Amino acid sequence: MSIAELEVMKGYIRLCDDGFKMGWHERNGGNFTYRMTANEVDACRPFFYPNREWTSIGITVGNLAGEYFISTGSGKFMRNIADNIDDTICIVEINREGNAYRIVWGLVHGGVPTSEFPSHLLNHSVKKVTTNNLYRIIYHAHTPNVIALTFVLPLTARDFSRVLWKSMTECPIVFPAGVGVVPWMIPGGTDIAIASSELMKEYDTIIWAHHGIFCSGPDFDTTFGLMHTIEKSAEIYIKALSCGQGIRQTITDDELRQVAKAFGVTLNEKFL
Ligand code: 2HA
Ligand code: ZN
Repeated sequence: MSIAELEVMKGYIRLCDDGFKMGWHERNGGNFTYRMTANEVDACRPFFYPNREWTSIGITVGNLAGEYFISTGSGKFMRNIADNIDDTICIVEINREGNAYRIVWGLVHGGVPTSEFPSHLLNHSVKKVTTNNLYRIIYHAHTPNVIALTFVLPLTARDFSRVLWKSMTECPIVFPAGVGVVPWMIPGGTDIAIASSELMKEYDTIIWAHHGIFCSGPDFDTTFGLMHTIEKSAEIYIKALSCGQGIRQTITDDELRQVAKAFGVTLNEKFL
């Protein structure tokens, strides 16, 4: 059996491939980390390399000490993952202090985990606490319609949450907390990582202005579905505006409340 045949790897690869086919991952755009369960680590362990060197992360994520993550490789293309997993992704182990990592499998021709590794780890650290160990995924994509909206809407959580909730009826059920927004910042650094992880305390989705989206969730389907729903809602809003007449009618705040009540979710009232 190859590592690619393990269920966790099949799920990971499928998300990468689906994201590419959606048009969200030009070139090396986007990245994806998955916090593995103990059983998944055990299943992968026969493939692990012995005694690799530790590399400093640059930040400390104490509550992720000893965790294992599957990560896309920095500079690798999502398009190539399904056909070439051991050259494009890796499994990394976090040390006991939570301040260094080592690659235990993958990136056979060399390389390092995603350039957004600090953002991913800080977001995982927050979500592990706030969801009581439930959330395992941080997924970043360059979604064109949401990126386009960051050129025309005010860069606030309120403006984006309201537009995205109102552009497709089931959106408030899928992301009742709304979405957070980070202004334009330099990618890959700790400043954007800290700004994002602060917002991850409140939201499962963070929009990076003129760049893309970070989504978090418990499993592959839910997280991909969240990304897909938000991007589709943005696309509908843009299509509606592109008709050139403006928005004639939309879902009212009271109707948002009615949907939330009917489906038993609690909307973030501060946006209504
Ligand atoms: O992996 O998307 O934000 C390339 C990027 C960095
Ligand atoms: Zn990016």
